[in-house]
Amino acid sequence: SAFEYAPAPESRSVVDIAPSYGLFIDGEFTEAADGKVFKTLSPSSEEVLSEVARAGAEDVDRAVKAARRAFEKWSALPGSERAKYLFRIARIIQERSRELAVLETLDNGKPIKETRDADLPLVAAHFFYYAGWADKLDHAGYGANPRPLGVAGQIIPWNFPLLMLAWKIAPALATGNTVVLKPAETTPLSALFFADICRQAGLPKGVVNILTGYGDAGQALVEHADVDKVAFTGSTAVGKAIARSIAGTDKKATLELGGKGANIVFDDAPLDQAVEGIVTGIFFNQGQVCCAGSRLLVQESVQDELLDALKRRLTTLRLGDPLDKNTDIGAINSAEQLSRITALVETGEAEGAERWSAPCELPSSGYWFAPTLFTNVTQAHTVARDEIFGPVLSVLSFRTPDEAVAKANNSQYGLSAGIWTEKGSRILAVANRLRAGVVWANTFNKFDPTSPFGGYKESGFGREGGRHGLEAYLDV
Ligand code: TXE
Repeated sequence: SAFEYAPAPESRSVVDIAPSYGLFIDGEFTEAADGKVFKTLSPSSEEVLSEVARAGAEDVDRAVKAARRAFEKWSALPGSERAKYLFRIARIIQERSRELAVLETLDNGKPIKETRDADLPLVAAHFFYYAGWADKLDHAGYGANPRPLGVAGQIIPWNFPLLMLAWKIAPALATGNTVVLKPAETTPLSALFFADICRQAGLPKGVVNILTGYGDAGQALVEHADVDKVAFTGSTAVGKAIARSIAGTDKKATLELGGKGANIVFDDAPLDQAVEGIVTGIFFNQGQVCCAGSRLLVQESVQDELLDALKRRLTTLRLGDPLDKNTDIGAINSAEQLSRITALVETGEAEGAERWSAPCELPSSGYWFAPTLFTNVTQAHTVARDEIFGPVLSVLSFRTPDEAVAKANNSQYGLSAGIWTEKGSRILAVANRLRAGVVWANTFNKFDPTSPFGGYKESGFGREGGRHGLEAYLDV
C-alpha cells in the first residue's frame, strides 16, 4: 500500500535526546556517586547519541533502599489503585509511541517498521494486560492470599530494550513489588525515557528505579542483600553466574537465556507461507532474538524447492537506514556483537558448512551483516549448536517426523520451535514432543502478553507473561 511504501524516513527530530542523563533513583534523575558516565551510540552510524551516568555499587544500594521504602506503601495499596497507575503508564506509552519508536531505533539499530509495529504495541499491551490483573489478585479473585516478594532486581538485554522492560516491570508492579532495573549498556535511552513516563504518570517515587550501567552494576544488584527477587534476560553464561551467586540465599529468580530454535518444515507445508515464516524467524531484529528460528529443519523432499524460494526472497530484503520505513534489515547492535557473529560465521566456513549471503551493499559506517544461510550443516557443526544471535540461518534436513523431533531436541537450549504443515494432527503430535517453551504452528515470533514465555534446559527457568508471569513475583 502507499502507506507501507512511504518513501520518507522517520524523522529523528521527533524525539528530544538530551546530551546527558542521570540515574533514576527515588523519583529523581541523579549523577552516579562516583560521577562516572559512558556514551551510548547509534549502531547504524556510530554517532554518539548521549552520555549517561554509570551506576556503581553505591548507586545500587541507594536505589534498592529507595525501592524498599516505597515497597511498604506500594504493596499496601489496593490492587485497584495500582492498576490505575499501570493503565496510566500504558496510555502514555501509546501517546508517546512515535517518540519511543524513533528513540529505540536510534539506540538499538532495529528497523522503525519493527519498533513502530511490533515493539511499541506490545509494550503498551503488556502494561494494559498486567494492569487488568492488579485488582484480580486480591483474595477472592485469585484464591489463596498472594503476597508480593519485595524488591525486584531486574537486568535486561539490548535486543528488545523497552519490551524486556515491560515484561519485567508490568507484572512486578501489578503484584505490588517495587523495582530496580538495569538496562543493557548499549541501549540505555528508552529505559530513561520510561523513567520520565513514570513521573508523568505520577507513580510514587521509589517504585521504579532505573540504573544505567554495565555488568558490574548488574552483579552488585544481584548480590545486594535487600533484593528479594532477581529477573534476568541475557546470555546463558551470565545467567549461570547469577544462579551460582544467589545459590544459598533466599532470593527467587527467573532466568531467560539463550536459544537455538528449530523451524521445522514438513513436505506438505504451504511453502510460500513457510518462506515468510523462516524470514521472520531469523531475520526479524537481525536475528538478535533469543527465540529466533535459527535452525531450519526441512524435509528432504522439499529442500531444494524451499531453499531456492528462500534465496529469492532474501535478495529482496532491504538493508540500510533503520529510520527508513522501507528497511527490513537494520544494524547489528554493537561492534562486539558484530564480531561475535563474524567469528561464528568464519567457524562455520572453516568447518565446511556451505555459506551463502544475500547480495547487498553494506553501509560504510555502523555495524552490518548481510542475511546469511549455511547449508550442508550437520549437528557436528558449531553453527548448528551455538547461538549466533545474528542474521544467520543454519539449514539441516530430515526424512521422518521422528527424525525431525530428535534433531530439534538435540540442543543444549529449549526456548522456541516452529512447525509448518497442513496437518493439524501432526502439529499437536510434534509440538508435544518438542522440549521448547514455545512452539508456533504455521507462524513464528508471534507474541502476546497473555501467553507464558520461557525456556527448557539452558534456556533458563521460570515463565514471564500471562498469569504464570504473576507467579514469579508472588508468594502464596
Ligand atoms: O549478554 P550479557 P551480551 C546472548 C547472545 C549474545 C550473547 C552475549 O548469544 O551474543 O548473549 O550478549 C548484564 N551480573 N544473549 O554480552 O552480558 C549486562 O550489562 C549481572 C541472549 O550482551 O548477558 C546486560 O544488561 N548482570 C539474550 C545483560 O546482563 C550482568 C539477550 C545482558 O548482557 C553481568 C542478550 C553480571 N555478571 C544476549 N554481566 C536473550 N536471552 O535474549 C553482564 N550483565
